[in-house]
Amino acid sequence: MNNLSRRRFITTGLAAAAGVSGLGALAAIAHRYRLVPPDSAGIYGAGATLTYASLKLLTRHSMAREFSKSQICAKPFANYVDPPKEDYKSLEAGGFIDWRLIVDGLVDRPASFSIEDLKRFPKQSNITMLQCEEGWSYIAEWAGASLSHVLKEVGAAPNATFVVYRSIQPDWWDSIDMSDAVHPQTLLAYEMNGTDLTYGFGAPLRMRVPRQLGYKSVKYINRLTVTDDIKKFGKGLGSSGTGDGYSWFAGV
Ligand SMILES: Nc1nc2c(c(=O)[nH]1)N[C@H]1C(S)=C(S)[C@@H](COP(=O)(O)O)O[C@H]1N2
Ligand SMILES: [Mo]
Repeated sequence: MNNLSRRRFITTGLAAAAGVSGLGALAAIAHRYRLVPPDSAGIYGAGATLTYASLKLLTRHSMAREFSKSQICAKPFANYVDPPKEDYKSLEAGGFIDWRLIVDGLVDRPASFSIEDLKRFPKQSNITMLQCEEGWSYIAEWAGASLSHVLKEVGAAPNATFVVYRSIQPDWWDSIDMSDAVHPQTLLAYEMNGTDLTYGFGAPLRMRVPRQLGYKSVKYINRLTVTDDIKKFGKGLGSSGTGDGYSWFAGV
């Protein structure tokens, strides 16, 4: 079977299993192909598994829509964030020279990168839409290091399944699977519309995951952990927001 018909076969199988034979069969197929999201035991469990599994199979090689320069929003909307704390303010006062992105977990060479280090990596950019789950959106150009490049630099293990990312905001963390982590549009962004990020947009570094809703694009990123066991993090649901109604997978 070629890739596409294999995918079609599995997707059809998933849908049929959900419809006809019930959720037990769906779970069995999803497990077999490792297509179970970390929050699959929640209220939206079975539905979340079906959505994630189907979307992954159909779209894992696809790109988020890109726009032209003329479509960039003149007034992008910075969503509300809590005011910065003292530790952030002193890093900001120093021009973020002392900001570090720690990269650890299942990697050959754990590392700690300054923003200058990240700026030395090949600069990638894309003009994409940030879509909030609350209904608003804007188009902007994002630039930074690709997450896949950073994962190569540190030698991420081939058996890794997720990348966990944390923010200097203590309660904010999230994760993506490896197909999104190595996706060419997934950036560790330090620039928006040609200038360094401001506080509102996540300075000095934010995750930018254009294939998912805005809340996956966490601001003030200061640590990445590569893992093969997402259950070890937080409540084991893949992000800080999962459980409060924010589904872990938020594909757009
Ligand atoms: N650290 C942190 N990251 C965050 C948030 C936040 O409150 N704190 N809000 C998220 C949500 S819900 C959205 S929609 C986007 C908004 O991005 P924007 O401010 O660039 O519009 O950031 C996401 N990243
Ligand atoms: Mo949001």
